[in-house]
Amino acid sequence: MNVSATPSTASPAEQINAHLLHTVGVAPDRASPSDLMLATAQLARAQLSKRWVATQETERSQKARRVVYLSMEFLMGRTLSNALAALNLTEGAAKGLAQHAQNLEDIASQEPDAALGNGGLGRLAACFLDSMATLGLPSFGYGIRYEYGMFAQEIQQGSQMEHPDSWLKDGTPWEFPRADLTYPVRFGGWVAHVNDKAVWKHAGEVAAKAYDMVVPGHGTDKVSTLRLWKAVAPEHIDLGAFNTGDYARAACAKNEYENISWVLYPNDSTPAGRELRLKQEYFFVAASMQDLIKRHLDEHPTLNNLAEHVAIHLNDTHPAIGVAELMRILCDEHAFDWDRAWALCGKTFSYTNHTLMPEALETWPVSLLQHVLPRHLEIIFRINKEFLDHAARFRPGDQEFLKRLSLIDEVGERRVRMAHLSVVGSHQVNGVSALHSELLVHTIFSDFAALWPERFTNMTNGVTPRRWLAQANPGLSGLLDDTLGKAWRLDLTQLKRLEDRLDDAAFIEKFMVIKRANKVRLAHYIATTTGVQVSPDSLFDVQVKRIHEYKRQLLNVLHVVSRYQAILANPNAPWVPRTVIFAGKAASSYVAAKSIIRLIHDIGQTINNDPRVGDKLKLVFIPNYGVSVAEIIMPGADLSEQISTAGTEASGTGNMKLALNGALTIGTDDGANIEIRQQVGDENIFIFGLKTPEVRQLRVEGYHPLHHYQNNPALKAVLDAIGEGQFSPDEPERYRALVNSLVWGGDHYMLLADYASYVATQGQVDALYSQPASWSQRAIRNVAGMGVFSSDRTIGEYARDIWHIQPDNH
Ligand code: 26W
Repeated sequence: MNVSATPSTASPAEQINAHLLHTVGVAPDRASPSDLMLATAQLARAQLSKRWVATQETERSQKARRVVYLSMEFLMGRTLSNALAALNLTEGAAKGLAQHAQNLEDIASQEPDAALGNGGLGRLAACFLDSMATLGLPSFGYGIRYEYGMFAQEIQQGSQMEHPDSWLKDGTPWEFPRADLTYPVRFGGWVAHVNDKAVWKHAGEVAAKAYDMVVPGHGTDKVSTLRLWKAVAPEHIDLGAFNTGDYARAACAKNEYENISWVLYPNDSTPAGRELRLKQEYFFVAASMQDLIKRHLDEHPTLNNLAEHVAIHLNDTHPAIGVAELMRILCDEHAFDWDRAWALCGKTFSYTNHTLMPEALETWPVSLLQHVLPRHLEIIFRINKEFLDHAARFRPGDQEFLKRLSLIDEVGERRVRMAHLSVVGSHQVNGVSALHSELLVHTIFSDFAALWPERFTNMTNGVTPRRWLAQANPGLSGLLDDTLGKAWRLDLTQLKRLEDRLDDAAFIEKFMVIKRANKVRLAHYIATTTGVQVSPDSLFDVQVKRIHEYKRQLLNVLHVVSRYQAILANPNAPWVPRTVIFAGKAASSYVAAKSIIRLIHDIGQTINNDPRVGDKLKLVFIPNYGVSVAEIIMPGADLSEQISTAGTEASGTGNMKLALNGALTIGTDDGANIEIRQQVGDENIFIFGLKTPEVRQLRVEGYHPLHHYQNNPALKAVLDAIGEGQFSPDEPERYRALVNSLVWGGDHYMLLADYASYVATQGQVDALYSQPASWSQRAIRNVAGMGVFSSDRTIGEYARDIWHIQPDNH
């Protein structure tokens, strides 16, 4: 097709004004900040649209092998600044906005975050799309266009309140509705078997409508596509009711269907186990599979070569039903025999596990699958039978082995183990850090690893340097540009060359000035969002992530209280001033996590208002943590808290973002902290606490938290103060249960065992921080070591070792 170019000789400033007039519908001299945001977005959108068309055209004509990344979550954050940077329009747009007496940062902040994810897994998917586009990898991300994303967190009297996140209420300039791309998705009913052929007599059907977001590559004209599905009632559904005038019933029926894509489940790591969640999973998988198959058949006469042209990746088990769905499509709709279909399936799928936590592993009751997806359940049973026959030949007579491997957990209510389905259906299974991948094959997947050792591999996570350095930290980026040139954006290993500057006093000084400016900005943000004034000269000690017991925010709190008590006991000691900063959401039903948030607030109230303390210690909780809040926090951090119990945090990615922005890590030997230590050197990171084998051994021997309580007077004083209500005098018993869960309740995550080591290490942190030049030198050493944690490296490895797709750049 010959598309005539629309020459945009107009300057960005003129284009913004034109969009104000023609698209937004407002007189340029009367434009509000949000009008200006929309007009600036249109400027970028027009270019993105062109790039999308060109990229699709090339990929179609080359019949490119593509990766399809299936994920229930994409935590994209804002789009404007990233899009302008990718299009080299940042300067032009800033000039245009200056004519309206506005700066780009303020205008960009008008855009709501696309918070279509919970935490690490969803943000990783967003970083991966950025890298896939940047590497020119033919790729589609598929997910759900949730009407409501991650809830907005408000703090009322210290407690978390959840508000719906209606990010689409004013529309979004970034989506491209694809009216022509609508697929039916079926549910329920029963299966007829006629002449050896299965026919699914479904009971209900909903339509999936495609909405695209264009993901720009940096340093390339290539883009990637994020295709999100919205559930819409099939057109015929409500006609009957409307005709009889029963509008209420019609609306109700419509909602029954459309609620599938209404809301993101805000549970991080604990399955919701609800029918609607299962329907969400199948809904987006079924639509995505139809779409990728349609695209394949547009380019090829048959599905026989599907595995040569598409690599389907399962981002955790949430899309695992896709394995059964592809088998259903091939066998029931395209007359494949079982073995040929299964061979194709096995060449097509790969799977990433993101957690070892037993309670996070998804299982679905057989009875629920029977009700919602009867044909898929039959297919899963058949997959299981053939798989167990195979496994039985490997270890004849070992029934226990087979029970452990089975896709069905037969204990109690029968349930389908989605992780087992994912492993059996994939040719590669990976963890997200070296330690995590190692633990996978020794713990939850050890039986599978005995069968198929070559199936298991590691892909250490990464983050995109465009958003997490270039965009979030313009100060440091400028210094890097002056020092290294601009190439680090696309080749983060360039940062290594900072090691030449470790003894360059002038460079260190510039680095310190930038960090201070970022801290001033963060201090302002803290003041506006919490009302607490904090000093940018204090050490900014940051723990930002979902609130979860295994991440041990409570251990951090114990340290804060012990420091508070020590300051009161010895007010004239040379305390290194500290501001302890928390942010993160708790799942709405997670009682302990919510209690931790409230405890942080109660302690903060006491400490921040105690005149004896002053700047020596402040404790703040920044509300509503998300991508855009993180972009303000990361550059202003001095110390990064990565203190999960060893062996529990799969990788972490916040740890990478913080170190990349020049924070030193205090952390356990867990997840990617270990690889960060290897990159930056032992002297430049504060590692404390039990190691994974020690945690395991202690569990086996019997762990006695009471022993630590009784034998460490400082720890006892801290726990007593919290437990007796010193920070909650209006309700002295408020934290009794929380404290008891540590002292008497087994302290599952071993906070008390690590407490002494943690507090002692915090002392080393103080000592180093009181030598600002040494501290900064080590911070620079951290930045220099972060090259390998670019998601470009990660995606390059996936492309080479799992997807077998040649990126066209690099
Ligand atoms: C079905 C319920 C549910 C929901 C989310 C189970 C599990 C999850 C995720 C696996 C939780 C998650 O986000 N895991 C995080 O993934 C990051 C990216 O790989 C890692 O860096 C984090 O360590 C891991 O906790």
